[in-house]
Amino acid sequence: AEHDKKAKKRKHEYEEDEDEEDVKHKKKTKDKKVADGKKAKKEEEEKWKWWEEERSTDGSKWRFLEHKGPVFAPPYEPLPGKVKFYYDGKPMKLSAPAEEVATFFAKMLDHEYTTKDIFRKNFFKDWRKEMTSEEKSTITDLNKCNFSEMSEYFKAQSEARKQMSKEEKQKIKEENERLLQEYGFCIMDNHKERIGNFRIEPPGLFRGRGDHPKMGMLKRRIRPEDIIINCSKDSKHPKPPPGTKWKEVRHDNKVTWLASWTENIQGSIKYIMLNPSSRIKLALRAGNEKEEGETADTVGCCSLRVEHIKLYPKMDEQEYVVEFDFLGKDSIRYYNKIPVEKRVFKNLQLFLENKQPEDDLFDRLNTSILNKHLQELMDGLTAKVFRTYNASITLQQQLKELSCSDDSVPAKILSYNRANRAVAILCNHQRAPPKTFEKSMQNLQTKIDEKQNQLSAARKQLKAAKADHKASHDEKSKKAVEVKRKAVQRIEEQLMKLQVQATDREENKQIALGTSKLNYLDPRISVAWCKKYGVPIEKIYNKTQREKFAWAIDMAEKDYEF
Ligand SMILES: *[C@@H]1O[C@H](CO)[C@@H](O)[C@H](O)[C@H]1NC(C)=O
Ligand SMILES: *[C@@H]1O[C@H](CO)[C@@H](O)[C@H](O)[C@H]1NC(C)=O
Ligand SMILES: *[C@@H]1O[C@H](CO)[C@@H](O)[C@H](O)[C@H]1NC(C)=O
Ligand SMILES: *[C@@H]1O[C@H](CO)[C@@H](O)[C@H](O)[C@H]1NC(C)=O
Ligand SMILES: CC(=O)N[C@H]1CO[C@H](CO)[C@@H](O)[C@@H]1O
Repeated sequence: AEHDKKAKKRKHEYEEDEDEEDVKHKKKTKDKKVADGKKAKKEEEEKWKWWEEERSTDGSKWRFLEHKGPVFAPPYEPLPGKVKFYYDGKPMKLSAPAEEVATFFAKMLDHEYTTKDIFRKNFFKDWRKEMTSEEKSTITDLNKCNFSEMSEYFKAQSEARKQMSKEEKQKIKEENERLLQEYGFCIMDNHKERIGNFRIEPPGLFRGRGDHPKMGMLKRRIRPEDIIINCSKDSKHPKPPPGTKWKEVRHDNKVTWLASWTENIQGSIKYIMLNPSSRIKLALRAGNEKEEGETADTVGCCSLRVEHIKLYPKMDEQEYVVEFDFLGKDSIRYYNKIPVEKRVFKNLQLFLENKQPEDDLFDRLNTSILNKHLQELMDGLTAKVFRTYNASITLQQQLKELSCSDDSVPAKILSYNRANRAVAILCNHQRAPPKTFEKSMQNLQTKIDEKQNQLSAARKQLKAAKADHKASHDEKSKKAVEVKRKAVQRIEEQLMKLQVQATDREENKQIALGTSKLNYLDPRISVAWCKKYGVPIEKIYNKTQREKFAWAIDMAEKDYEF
C-alpha cells in the first residue's frame, strides 16, 4: 500500500509538470540529482511505471537528457619485449599501430577464420595501412609472418585471468560496478534510466556471419572525434576524454539516441541507447521497416521483385496459387505457396506484365504509402502491427489449444514453447541448428539414462522395503517404505522433466523463438497465461525480457484477452 501511495504521488507530480515552465522542470531535475545518491537504491526498488503516464503528443521523446557519454575501449598496451614477431624467420620489432593490428590476428590464430583466403587477404590489406613505410617494404607476404609467440602469450594471459585470486576478481568487479554507476545511467526528464550499451566495442578484426566478403577487415578504434553526442542544451554536457573533442554535440529531442558514430566496415551508424526496460524503446516499437546496417539483398512485401513470385492459374478444382521465394529479414529464405482470391491473382498478373525479373513487383508502392494506407483503415495500423497482430493472435489460440491445467509445470512450459514455435514458423524465424546441438542432446541423453538407472534402483529399494515391512509390520519399516516411495516419486519427476526438456530441445532445433518473443508477441498474452496456469514468469522470460516487459507483468490479469 505504501508503494502504491508513493507511485500515485509521483504520478501526480508528473501530471503537474506537463503544464509547467521549463525553468521549474530544470530546477526539479537538479534537486532530483542532488537527492539521487541517497535515493538511487530506493529508485531501483520503486521502478518508474511510465506506462501509467500520458504520452507527449508533439513527437518529442524527452524534455531533459543528461548523460556522461560512452566508455571507450582501453588504449593499446604494447607487448612486452620478450614476445617477438618473426618475419621470414627473423625477429622484427613492429611499430605500435602495426603491432596492435597484428595482435588481433594473433589472438584468432587458432580459429578457422585465419585460414580462409578472403579473411587473410582483407586482413593483410588493412594491416599494411597501419604499417610504417619501412615495415610495408619488408612485410610483403602474410605467409612469411609468424605470430605464434604472440598467440602463446595471449593464451597464457587468458589462462592467468582464469587463475585470478578472489581478491583480484573482486577488484575487477568493483571497477565494472564503478563504471556502471558513472556511465551506465542517464537522466531523462525526471528519471534515472539505465543505458543499454554504454561501452564502445574495442577494435578488432571483422568476422561477419557466414562467408562475409568483408571478413578479416580492420574494425577501427572509435575515438571521441567520431562521436556525435545528443543531450539537452540545459544539461551538463558529457566531457570528452582529456585532450580530445567530440565530433559534434546536438540537442534533438525527437530522437532517443544518446550518442552515435559510424562504423567503418559496413558504414552503418551505431547508437548508444537506453536499456530495453526503459519507456522509449517500447514506445518506438512499431514502424521501422529497414533494419539498420542491413545491406544484403533482402526484401519485404513492398520490395518484392518479379523474380520472387510465380503464379499458378486455377485448374479444375484447384485454387489460384502464388508461390513466393525470396530472402527475407536476416537473409532467411521465405518459401511458400499461398492460395489467393481470384481478384488478387488477376491483379498480380497485371503487375507482372511487361516487366523484367529484376523489376519491382509493386512498382508504385513503398512502405510509407502502404503504412499511410493502413493508417487510413485504422489509427496506428502499420505493416509491422499486422505481423504483430497475426503473431499474437496465433500465440493466444495455440496456448488455448495446448494448455491443460492438470499438467505439471514442465509439461505446461513445453506447451508454451510449442505455441511459441507455431508463431516462429508463421513468421519464418528459422535458424541453422546450433553447432553444439548434437553434443548438448547427447549430454542430456546421458543424464536421462543415468536418471533411469537411478529410478530402477530406487524402485528395487522400495520393493525391498515393502517386503521388509510385510515381514516385520513395525513402525520403523513402515517409515522406511514411505521414505523410499517419496524417493521414487522425486526421481520420476526429475526424469519426466529431463524428458520434456529433450523433446523441447529437439523440436526447437531449427527454430528461433527469440525474435518473435521479443518483437512480435504481445507480452500480455504470455503474462496472463503464466498467471492463469500458475507458471512462474521466470520460466518464460529471462531477466532482460522481464525488464523489458515489466509493464505487461504489472498490468496483465490472468483473464486478459488479446
Ligand atoms: C614460429 O616461431 C616459433 C618461435 O617463436 C617457432 O618455434 C616456429 O617453428 C615458427 N613457425 C614457423 C612456421 O616458422
Ligand atoms: C514513397 O513514395 C512516395 C510517392 O511516390 C514518395 O513521396 C516517398 O518519398 C516514398 N517514400 C520512400 C520511403 O521511398
Ligand atoms: C495469420 O497468418 C496466417 C498465414 O498467413 C493465416 O493463415 C492466418 O489466418 C492468420 N491469422 C489471423 C488470425 O489473422
Ligand atoms: C535473455 O534472452 C535474450 C534473447 O531473447 C538474450 O539475448 C539475453 O542475453 C538473455 N538474457 C539473459 C540475462 O539471460
Ligand atoms: C547524435 C545522436 O546520437 N543522435 C541523434 C541526435 O539528433 C540527430 C538529429 O538532429 C540525429 O540524426 C542523431 O541520430
